Order: sequence, then structure tokens, then C-alpha cells
Amino acid sequence: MSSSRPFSFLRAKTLSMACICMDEDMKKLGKIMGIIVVLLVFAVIPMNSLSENFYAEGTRSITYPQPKIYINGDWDITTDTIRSNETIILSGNLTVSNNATLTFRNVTLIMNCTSAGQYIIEVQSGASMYILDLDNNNLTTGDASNMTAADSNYPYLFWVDDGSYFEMRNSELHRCGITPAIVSWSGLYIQTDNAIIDHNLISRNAYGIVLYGSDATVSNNTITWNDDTGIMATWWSNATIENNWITWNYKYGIWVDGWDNVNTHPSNPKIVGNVIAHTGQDLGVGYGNGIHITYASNPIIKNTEILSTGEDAVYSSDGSTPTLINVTIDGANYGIASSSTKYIYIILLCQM
Ligand SMILES: [Ca+2]
Repeated sequence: MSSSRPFSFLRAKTLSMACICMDEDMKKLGKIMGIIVVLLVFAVIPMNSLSENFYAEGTRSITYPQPKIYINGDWDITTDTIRSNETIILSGNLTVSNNATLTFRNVTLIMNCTSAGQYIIEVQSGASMYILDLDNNNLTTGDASNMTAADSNYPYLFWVDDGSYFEMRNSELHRCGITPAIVSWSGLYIQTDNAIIDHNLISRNAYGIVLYGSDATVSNNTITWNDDTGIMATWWSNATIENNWITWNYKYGIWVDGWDNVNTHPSNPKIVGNVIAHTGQDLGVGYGNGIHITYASNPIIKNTEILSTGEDAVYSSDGSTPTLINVTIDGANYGIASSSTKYIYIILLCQM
């Protein structure tokens, strides 16, 4: 463990802001054990509510009857298509193109791959895809659409291309992506800005969601038990990541990334109102950060609780400049850790 020294703190005021400057050549600066930034309304999530078994099987109970439809070979959507109340077993690629729209309502799509990454779902530029439940009500989960693979050993890939439109609500995504792999193989891979991912269960994938240059909105989802990272925002992603429950992901909860030192594309997402917990429990020191920030990225992290992380709650490196507002940190190795970070802005809103 490298040497460390504590941050200097401003005393709590009604509104105070600490701008903490650090030496660039410090390997690890700012060890703060169990830092707690007090919220306007201080609330601690009961840890037993973050049960290890929470959605561990990665599926809700889908109760609507679904006749099975088998499609052998590639399925090309070139005109507007609505499918509902059925299970489709697809032994081929699904491609939405030619400015067409594909809508699923209460559809279980099983990608019948016989090798990892064999088949791809792709929404091409100009095309649209809606993955929806039947009644537009997130509280009734028996009518969710469900994207999954026939065999957990043979995941599929999912590409939402730049210039497309994508909406996924009140539904489920499982068994997508390969890890370790190139970024576009990692999970639900979204390049378009025009994407809304809301009130879904996203579990048992490689990465949950990869936002590559995407300003998508990712809100109100449960993103859990993924094999690597819950959400990655990279390559100039200015996404909105709001009110998600991001737990038990194997490596990072959220990774905010600017690609690399040579070809730097900083990402500046807004990360608001999330609960991030139980990252990297089995990986040991060096992994399992709640929010991992790399390569000149500047996320705003607000009203977010980061609890019981395997490593650091927030880790910032490579010239990144995160801003933390009303962030609660508890149960981390280091509360906030950094390497080659110029500034971390911490804004405290405290009750007097
Ligand atoms: Ca519903």
C-alpha cells in the first residue's frame, strides 16, 4: 500500500465546498476511511435489504402464457413490426434496419447460440427498437419482455448503433456479452444518444450496460450480479445515470472512462440518486471500486449512496476531476482514493 495522507476538510457549514488540490505524482493520495458526507436527510439502507439473494437468479416470474415461435436463420426487420405475448427462440442474428421499428411487448427472446457471441441483436442507424412490457406499468412484472440466451455459457451480443433509437422499459436483459472482451462485445452496447433504459432488471450479463459515446438516460433499473461492471460510460459519454440500484456486480459498479492517455475522450456523465453496493467482494485489493474514474473524466456524482464496496467507494485517476455532491460513503476500503488526480470537488450539504 502506498503512503497516504488525509484530505483537509472544511468544517460543516450550511453550504460549503472543498476544492482539494493534490500532487500529480502521488500514487495514492487521500486515504479516508469511512468518510461520510452528511445528507440533507441522512438515511442508511438496512444492509439486510441488500441480500445476496436479491434477484440472484436474474429473472422475475413471467406469468403470461407465451406460445413458442422458432426462427431458424437470420431475422431481418425491414418494415415496422410489433410482436407480443410470445416466446421466440432465434437461431440467428436479429437486425433492425431500413428505418424500421421493432416493438416487443411481453416477448421473451431466447438467443439460441451454440458458441459465445455467435448471434447479434443489432439496431442499425435510422432504425428503432422498443422492448416493453404489456401494460406500461413497472409494478406489474409478470408481463415483462425478457432478452436472454438459451445457454448461459453461450451469450449473445447486443449493438445499438449510433443514429438509432432505443427504448427499453419494465423488462429484463440477461446473458448478454462476453468478458473479458473488446468493449463492443461486453454487454448491451449503446452508441446512440437516443436511448432510454428505465425500470429494467439487468443481471447475469458480462457488463450490464456499455455507453460508448452515448448520452443515454439509464434510470430506475436494478443492475445486479453482472460478471464485470454494472454500467460503463466511455468515449465521450455524457449519459444520465439516475436512481438505479447497482449491487453485487463483480468488478465496478460504474466505470467512467476516457479511453486512454493517448487518445483521450473524457466522459462526463451525471450520476444522481443511485445506490451502489457490494462490488468486487471476491477480488481483493485493487478491484471492486464503487465508481471507477479514469482518463480525464469529469462525472458529477450527486445524492448517491456507495456502501460496502470491496475496494474504494470512489477511485479517480489519470487527470480526472470528479465532483461529489451529497454522497454517502460507508463500508469501503478507502472512501475516496486517487492517483494523478488534479482536483476532487466535494460539496457538502449539511443540516445545522
Ligand atoms: Ca408491467
